[in-house]
Amino acid sequence: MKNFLILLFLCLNTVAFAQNKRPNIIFILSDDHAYQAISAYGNKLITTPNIDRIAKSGALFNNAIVSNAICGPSRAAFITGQYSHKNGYKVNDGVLDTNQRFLPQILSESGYQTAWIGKWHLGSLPHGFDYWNVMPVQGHYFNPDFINQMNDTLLYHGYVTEVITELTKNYLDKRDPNKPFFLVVGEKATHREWLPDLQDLGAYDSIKFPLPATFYDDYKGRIAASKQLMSVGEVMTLKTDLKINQPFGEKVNVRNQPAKPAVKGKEIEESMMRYYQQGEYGRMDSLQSKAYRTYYGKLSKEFEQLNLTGNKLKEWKFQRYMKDYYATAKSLDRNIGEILDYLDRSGLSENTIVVYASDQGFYLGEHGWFDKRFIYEESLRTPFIIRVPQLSAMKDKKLNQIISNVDWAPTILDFAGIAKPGFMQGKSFLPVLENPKIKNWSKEGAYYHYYEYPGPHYVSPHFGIRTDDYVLVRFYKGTEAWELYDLKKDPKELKNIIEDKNYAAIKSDLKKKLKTLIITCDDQEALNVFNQSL
Ligand code: SGN
Ligand code: CA
Repeated sequence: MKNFLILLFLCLNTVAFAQNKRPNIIFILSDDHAYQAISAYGNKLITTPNIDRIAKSGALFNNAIVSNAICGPSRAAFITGQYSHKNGYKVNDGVLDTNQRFLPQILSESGYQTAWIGKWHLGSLPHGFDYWNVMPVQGHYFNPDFINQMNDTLLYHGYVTEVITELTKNYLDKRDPNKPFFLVVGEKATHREWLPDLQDLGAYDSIKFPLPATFYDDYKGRIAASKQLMSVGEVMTLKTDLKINQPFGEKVNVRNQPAKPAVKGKEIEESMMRYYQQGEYGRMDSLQSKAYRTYYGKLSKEFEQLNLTGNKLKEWKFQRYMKDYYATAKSLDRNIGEILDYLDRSGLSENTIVVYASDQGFYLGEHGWFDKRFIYEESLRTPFIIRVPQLSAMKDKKLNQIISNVDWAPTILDFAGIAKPGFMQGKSFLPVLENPKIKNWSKEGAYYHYYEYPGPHYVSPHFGIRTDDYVLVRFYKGTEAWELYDLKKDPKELKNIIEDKNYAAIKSDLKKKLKTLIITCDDQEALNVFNQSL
């Protein structure tokens, strides 16, 4: 009887959800923002009060993973609901065939207005959205260019995260209030080279960030990990990444215009030229470069006096990395607050689903690294926090079920009451939100396949399976090797137990599960490597 009542409640809940006024969906997708950097995920050194606001009134997923931990491929998996080998977008410089009918088109056809604002990074320009205004390639932190759906490139004066918020609010002001909307806010933060807003420079200078336990990892038994080029100590640069002795555009013809949108045409060409000649810093106006010169100039002097070498130098770099990374994230969190406030003020909050996620996780010194790409936890797992006003069962819940970014599109369609099309490979996790205690959700494990090699960070291609307790991975091309980790006993993934006899049965079971996943999702390349490696 009790089960019957629960079932009845769930059915009614789902029906009510689909038949009521359909919900708006706003999906805030940041770039390289690590879950470890969010207070709702347990970070005690800093606070992210606004991201936490979403978590308090929603659900936080501890095991939200991506299927390929790199920007373009992750976004392609989001839009298509497919793994990289199916949507064709395997590495960052791919081009997504946006003429195909993916998530935005399907939502549009069913009456949603769809929009993407900010970082897009899918090779071609967006297609299938009713509105878009996106930054070319990675975008810039200061005075970024945006290309809109009229193919106009406009330079917006200001700091990127603020500009994106302004564009978001303008879009929401001007949208058709009679139709539900699906809006993706693609944030540039916290991508390398971690440029904070002027008001946040030095925000964390008083904090001494603890060195991660694995900072001096020796990569024993992990060949691919030993070959990467993404270490804070050796690869991160003092000048470009950490802004030491960086001139900050002092020689360029800087602008100082308050207006936005700012300029078109010739001036854009000039600004692009400056970008290619001088990178991020060539775009700064005189106030911006002055603030940067003052802050980093002082640091540069202090650094020179310290005369650091060896581990002391590595640890100094780690501290600077953390300070810039967190300061960049501070604006991100503040601007998320702006968007939430807008939703509250305008009365939209009560029928708007809000998602906060990143395109993948990021290493904040774990294993000695920055960047992502590996199947290891810190880049595999991405923050994923969702608030659905209609669903009270999920409020303030921390969920451990594994969800993947190929599941995002099917879930969004489910919210909109639209059946998942056959080509989408993910599955809706709305049942988890409706019933957070649901058991065995991730029993078959989740699939991962990373391709980009060699540049820029020399992470060997690999595919694998992540279950609640284990991760099994096969590296190929750069390195040929199997790895297995017991996540309960070795959460930091330092001990590759692939040859450990005690795990023989587990290994064999996981290989079977991995093969099933490969076959189910039809990854021929992985199947060939898998078969040859036996
Ligand atoms: C740039 C970065 C890399 C980063 C890729 C991919 N170098 O090439 O460190 O891995 O982007 O990032 S940088 O010197 O240009 O910052 S992603 O977010 O697009 O996946
Ligand atoms: Ca990214």
